[in-house]
Amino acid sequence: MRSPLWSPGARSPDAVREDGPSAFPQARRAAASNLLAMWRERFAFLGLGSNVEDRLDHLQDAVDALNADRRIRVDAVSSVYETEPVGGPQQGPFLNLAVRVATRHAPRQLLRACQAVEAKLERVRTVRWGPRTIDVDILLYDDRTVRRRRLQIPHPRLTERAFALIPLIEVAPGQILPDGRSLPAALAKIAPIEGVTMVGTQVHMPSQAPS
Ligand code: A4P
Ligand code: MG
Repeated sequence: MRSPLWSPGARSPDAVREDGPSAFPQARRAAASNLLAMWRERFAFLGLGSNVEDRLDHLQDAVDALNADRRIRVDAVSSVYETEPVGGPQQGPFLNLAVRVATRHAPRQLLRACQAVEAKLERVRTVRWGPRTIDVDILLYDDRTVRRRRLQIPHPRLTERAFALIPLIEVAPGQILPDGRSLPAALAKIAPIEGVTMVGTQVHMPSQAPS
């Protein structure tokens, strides 16, 4: 009888011989899941913020740069919100928005792609939570929870921050957090909301940007 096609959860005879039955599952499954993530599209939600120079230009440039990555397609952009800075030194107000992307990056590669966009826009890291041309954070990735030193998903401060939750709700209606809460339920916990104002100007979807 033909053996079944290989699947990520299945043991290959070679793997059993090399590693022994106990070493196989976790490491190989992680590697297989990374491989799968390379070709299977997932949805992720990113939060963007800028509070220096031409903030709207920085947001548009970042959305375009994300979409230029061949493993990322921006498919929804929220309204733009002007928001009072939370934490950090005294600094000017932010413009914040959220995007929904379809991506073939696994979570850690997506973080690297976000950081590449920050570098492209010449973000300089001075103080934590300080002024920046652009900040690109992964708010949610699919329905996954990631807890690593350099990457936590959902973003560790997402549910404390109206400037992140309000635009996110626009592009992720119906999305449920890994802990089972809806986004509006998380937002209600931090009400009353102050310092978040929708502005009239918009950031365009990459394909619709006026040339
Ligand atoms: N990191 C861990 N998880 C993630 C994730 N899900 N997405 C690590 C992105 N990065 C993640 O981030 C520091 C480290 O977080 C990274 O090296 C990454 O490995 P950073 O962007 O270098 O520095 P940061 O942004 O200053 O620090 P942090 O802690 O990420 O700050 P937040 O929480 O992003 O807050 N007020 C308003 N109104 N609007 C804002 O946009 N942003 C911040 C920054 C503070 N106050 C703000 C706003
Ligand atoms: Mg950040």
